[in-house]
Amino acid sequence: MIKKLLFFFAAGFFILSSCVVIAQEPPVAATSFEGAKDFGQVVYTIGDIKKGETRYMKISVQPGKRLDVAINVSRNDMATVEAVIYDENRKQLNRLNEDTDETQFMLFYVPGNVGQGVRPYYVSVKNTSTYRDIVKNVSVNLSLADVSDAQSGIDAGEDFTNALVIQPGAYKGFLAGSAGSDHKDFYRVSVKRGQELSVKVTPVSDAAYFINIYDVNRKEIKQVFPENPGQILTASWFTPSDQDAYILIVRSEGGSRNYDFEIAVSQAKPGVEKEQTKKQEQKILPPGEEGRDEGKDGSGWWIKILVVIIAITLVGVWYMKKKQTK
Ligand SMILES: [Ca+2]
Repeated sequence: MIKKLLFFFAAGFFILSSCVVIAQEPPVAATSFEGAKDFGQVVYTIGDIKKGETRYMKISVQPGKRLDVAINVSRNDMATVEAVIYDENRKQLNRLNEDTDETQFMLFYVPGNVGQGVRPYYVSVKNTSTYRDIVKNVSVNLSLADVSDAQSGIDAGEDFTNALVIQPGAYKGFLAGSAGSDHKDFYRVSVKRGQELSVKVTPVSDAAYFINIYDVNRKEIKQVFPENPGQILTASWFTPSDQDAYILIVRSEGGSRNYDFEIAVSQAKPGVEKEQTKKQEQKILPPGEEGRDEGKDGSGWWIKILVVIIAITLVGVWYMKKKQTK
């Protein structure tokens, strides 16, 4: 009995101590891509980095998150430090190379949602000095910030297949500048025949976006461009049938920014529905086909002919009367 108790005690102690060792394993920046381990959101205390040396780190990022890399060093005039963010294929995504007369540097990257979910990213820090041997007291903080769209926790997709299903309402979205691939936000919303789908996008003053509306067959219905950065854009569509419509908000210019947007779906007033839907059907007729839609029963042409006949008759009557008075 005592032997059994001792066995369980020893086994428990071994398992517990192993867990403590794993939990306390300090994040170590590797000397190669291959050696980099994913420690999540942590601070790497690297220390001094000699001229030409590089340290590598790794972290998983889900679209809808911004990877922030904060580098701290001791002031050391003439020394330079380079930091780079890479994708999993080691393709360079964002980079800075700075003199360490400053002591804090930031760079970031915002991945777009192409349906791949969480992916690994690498971060490197290198001593690129020409005139100094050491970059001193380097530490690197890897963290993730929420930049998801419509409070969904993820990024609205970069294409139709990854469109974010959304209900009408007011939301915040996010689009990246050059430091990211989140340049398009596709949303998908259900609409009924005759309803008016309307979209309003309010960017910050130095950003410009445009809006596209597509039908369920991914046919472009509307496209609205801004005249200048900061312009509030609206687009609307009277829907001819029950379907899911796509709304696309695209970055035209500006850095990584939040934007406000509203999606509204309202029932058209009686009579307006038919009229508006007909107008839109006329608008989307192919070039050269527009005239064919005018008065499908031919009444449009008869009215014109009738007006011409009446006009000729009136002129004739006026002429005859004038002749008789002479
Ligand atoms: Ca986005």
